[in-house]
Amino acid sequence: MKFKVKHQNSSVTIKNDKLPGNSSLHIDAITDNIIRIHTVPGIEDYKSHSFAIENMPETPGSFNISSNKHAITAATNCVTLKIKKSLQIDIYNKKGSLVCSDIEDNTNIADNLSEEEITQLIQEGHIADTSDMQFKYKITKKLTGNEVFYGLGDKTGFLDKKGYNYIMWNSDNPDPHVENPTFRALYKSVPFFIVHRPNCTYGIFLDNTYKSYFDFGCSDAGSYSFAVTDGELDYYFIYGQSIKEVIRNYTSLTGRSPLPQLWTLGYHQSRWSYSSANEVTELADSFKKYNIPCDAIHLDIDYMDKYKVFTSSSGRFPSLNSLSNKLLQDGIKLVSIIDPGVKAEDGYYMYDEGINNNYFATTEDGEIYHNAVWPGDSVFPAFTSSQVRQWWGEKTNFLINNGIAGIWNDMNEPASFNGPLPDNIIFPGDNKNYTHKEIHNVYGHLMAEATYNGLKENSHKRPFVITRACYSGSQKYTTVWTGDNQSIWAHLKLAIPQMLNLGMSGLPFCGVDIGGFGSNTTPELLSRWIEACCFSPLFRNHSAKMTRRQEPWTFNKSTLDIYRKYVKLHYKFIPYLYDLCYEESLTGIPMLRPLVMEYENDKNVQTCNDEYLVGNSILVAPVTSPGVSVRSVYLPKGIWVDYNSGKRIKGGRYILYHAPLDVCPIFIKGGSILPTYPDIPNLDMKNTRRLVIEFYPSEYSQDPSQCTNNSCYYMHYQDNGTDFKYQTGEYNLYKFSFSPNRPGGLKTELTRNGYKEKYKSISAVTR
Ligand code: MIG
Repeated sequence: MKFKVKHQNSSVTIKNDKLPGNSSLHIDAITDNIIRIHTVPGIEDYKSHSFAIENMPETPGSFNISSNKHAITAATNCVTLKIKKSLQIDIYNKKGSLVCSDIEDNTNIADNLSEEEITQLIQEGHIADTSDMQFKYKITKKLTGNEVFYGLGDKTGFLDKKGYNYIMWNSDNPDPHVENPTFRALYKSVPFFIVHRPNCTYGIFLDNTYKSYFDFGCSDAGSYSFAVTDGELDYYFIYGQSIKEVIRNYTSLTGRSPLPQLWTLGYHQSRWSYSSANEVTELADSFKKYNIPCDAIHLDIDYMDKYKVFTSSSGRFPSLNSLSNKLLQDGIKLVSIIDPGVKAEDGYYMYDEGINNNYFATTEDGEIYHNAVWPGDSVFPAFTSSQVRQWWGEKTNFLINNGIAGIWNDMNEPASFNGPLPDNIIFPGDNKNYTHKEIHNVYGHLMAEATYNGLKENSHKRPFVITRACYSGSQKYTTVWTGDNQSIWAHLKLAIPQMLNLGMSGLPFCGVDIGGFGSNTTPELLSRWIEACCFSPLFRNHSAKMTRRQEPWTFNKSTLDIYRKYVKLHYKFIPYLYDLCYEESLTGIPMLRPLVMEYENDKNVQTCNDEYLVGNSILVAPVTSPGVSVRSVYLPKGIWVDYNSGKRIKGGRYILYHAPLDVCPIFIKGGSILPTYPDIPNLDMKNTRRLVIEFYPSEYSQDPSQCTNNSCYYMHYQDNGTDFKYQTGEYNLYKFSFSPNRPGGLKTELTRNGYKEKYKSISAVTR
């Protein structure tokens, strides 16, 4: 076997005859913890391009290299790679234990599918034919049996992905999203996962935008694999001492969610569709009337003129601008939907401009490619081109000038009504023409990027973008929702692992349609849904046309009361959620965390699907089954304060908790300090000037000086919640602590003083 090796300080290049064509395998120490393993075709001046990674970490790692007859050894300060002549790689940690190990495997992905499944997948539009199921590169790694798998974005199923296989191919599948083994792809492609076993954690990021396949011990219990169908093999082995560190390292590559505007953390009401200015005004009045806080109302596709993007219907919304101004007086913002498909209609400015400038995707013969979406016959902007993104971004001015405060990107898989877009459709890019096959999975990402930059340049505020389809790294530009769930209990249960896995995949600002989108919700289901999602970053009730209305007052008084209670609870803790956004923007660590992220070595929590943590202080264990008013709750080691009763409970065990319909089991970690707002109607900045600091000592006593756990402190972040001035220092950091020798107990220090509008009052309660 031919085997040629070159190496420099931070990279090893290998050629052998196993690689197709004249390709070589490159192994780079991106940092001492992050190793990139990628093939480079033997093409002159070949430059790889990543849609996910915009900047590599500044200080590369370095290799210490040695070799013998059988293998090359490349060691950084954190990991040691043994690269065999067969190109299989074993990776060890500093203690010398094997972390991950390649095994020989020549099976093909399609081998595991039955004829019937293949036919079904073709019918459903998931695959064009079986040829795209032939892998070009496949990596198979050994399983010890103790692993759990997290991540992969918004895939269905549970927290632990072991035993399942998945496909990355952004799909708008109208069937109920269940963990059915044939349900492998959803709207998003986030080819990043975390492998965790006792005392060992790492992540893999497969940066390839073609259709790819993941099999986590599904077809073979002794191994897991990932494979690409085209393009280059390009993956990152990401090591970390903990799950958090792996996420921190992954987001150091692909980026982090920037600080949002404060109001975006409030409650959002949506429906497909609120279809007149009157209806929207009445809706806003109802929130006041029923005393439910609300920050945003969403306009679905019917606000447009014939579903034409960047227009509004003069019949239904004669003046969007005066509507948004009117709502603003009550502190409510409008968010509107946009779809990528541009109606093919002469005289419509978006179509004409796009045609004149060659902004739309074409067939191989250079004809504009047509398909049908909501506007009927439509064409598709080539977001692959920076010029097209710039153009699209400028068009957000139409919405901004109408007072729209945020933009919701839908249908950007891209979805299409007349069959899927063929693989060979051309999307012109800056330096090359991309095929649909190559950029399908990043179409939504690029649309979100265009929307974000447009909003940023034109509004000068922190852009609020929501997207349905995306790729790794989209967190820099957009928040996400999980698309068309249904009003079924299975989807309420799914919401928790789905949001947790999105957070572990670098997409912390996420949410599901509360109450369920498709089919009819019930009072009980809606009540449990608002409870289960009461700390959801994207906190939106949305429902489909033709389904039962889902606004909280359309049921009965007790449903309304429960709904109000949990929306108010959400608002109470928004200062804490905002602090978690701040932390996330610096570290990538998500707000909503599976218990395993904070208690890694506790075996009881590795596959916990029905509880989650908010930061590290709040544990939520919602009821997600009908007719149930008692559930078991696992509390990790430590003292937990029952939020509903104030009782102190010793953790490290399961408890049975009585949770009638109006009760969501919530526990605060003993010793926590949490910033809260008093009762407020919305996040209009004038409502955010008073802060109440809650202290939850492990042992309750009216007098904080009597508390044993009183040495803790909490850092709180404050800024204007709106624009980018925080980047030039206009923010405050408060350090709150409870000191035994102080009346009332609270000690406040301003450790950073850059934002003038301080709180008017900061009070303290011991709970
Ligand atoms: O084909 O705009 O997921 O939230 O209400 C349906 C109408 C298109 C799908 C989105 C949903 C939205 C709906 N859209």
